[in-house]
Amino acid sequence: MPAYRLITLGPSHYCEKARWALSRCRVPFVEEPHVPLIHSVHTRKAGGARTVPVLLTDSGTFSDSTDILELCDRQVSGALYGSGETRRQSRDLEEYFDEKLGPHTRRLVYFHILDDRQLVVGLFAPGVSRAERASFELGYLPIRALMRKGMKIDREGADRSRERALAVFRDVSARLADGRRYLTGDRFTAADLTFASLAAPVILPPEYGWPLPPLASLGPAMQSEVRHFRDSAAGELALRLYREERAQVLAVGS
Ligand SMILES: N[C@@H](CCC(=O)N[C@@H](CS)C(=O)NCC(=O)O)C(=O)O
Repeated sequence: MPAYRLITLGPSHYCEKARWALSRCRVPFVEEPHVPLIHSVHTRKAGGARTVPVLLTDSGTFSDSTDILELCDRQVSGALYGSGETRRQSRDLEEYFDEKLGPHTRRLVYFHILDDRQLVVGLFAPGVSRAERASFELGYLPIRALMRKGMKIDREGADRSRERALAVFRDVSARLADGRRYLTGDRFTAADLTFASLAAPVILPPEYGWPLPPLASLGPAMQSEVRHFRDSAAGELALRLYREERAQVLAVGS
């Protein structure tokens, strides 16, 4: 099977969700990471909308992470959703995390790091062309302003997002109270994969499928945010899922 092309913003947690699913299901792919703003030229050229991930395959373009997981699940029958009640629950939970967790962990982390141009440029840099990196660096201030406006990244937004993300963490911790090892019971599903990927910005798991800065190199407010999220049953689940279930299969821009 020829390798598929996965267009990404490297550190994006929705891209991580797709990357993890493809890797887990052994679907060969080559990642083509871009920097913010320039990414949309590539997603549109590929026939997608503005957002990443976009997966180009011999049977069409998939421009939503859930569609990519469903494709993986079809290729390795039931590998991500299982069947029956497990399937229903894993789909519902995936949608819940996509809508109620992903946007909030992203906004919270951007709030903490966007002032650090070097850190952010470095975060997006692996695998992108020199020209793209340079244009991101040069255009950083206006691009940051667009990101702040587009995602309403300010203190008020960050405080609201922290509360929303913590509420999801509380729900997840409550689900685990009966001792189950996975969100739908006794097997790993798309629900676990989605939770761990979308929680990753506030958990910073060492096994994340894209290089992240070490916790100790981040500012004190971001460090205490991460410690707070890690210090819960849900946080421990995300860390364990990364440790035990995330295979490091990464192919960038070859
Ligand atoms: N529902 C989409 C959401 C993807 C999404 O929000 N992607 C963000 C990156 S984390 C993005 O592309 N942002 C850039 C933009 O909106 O232009 C999915 O699951 O694929």
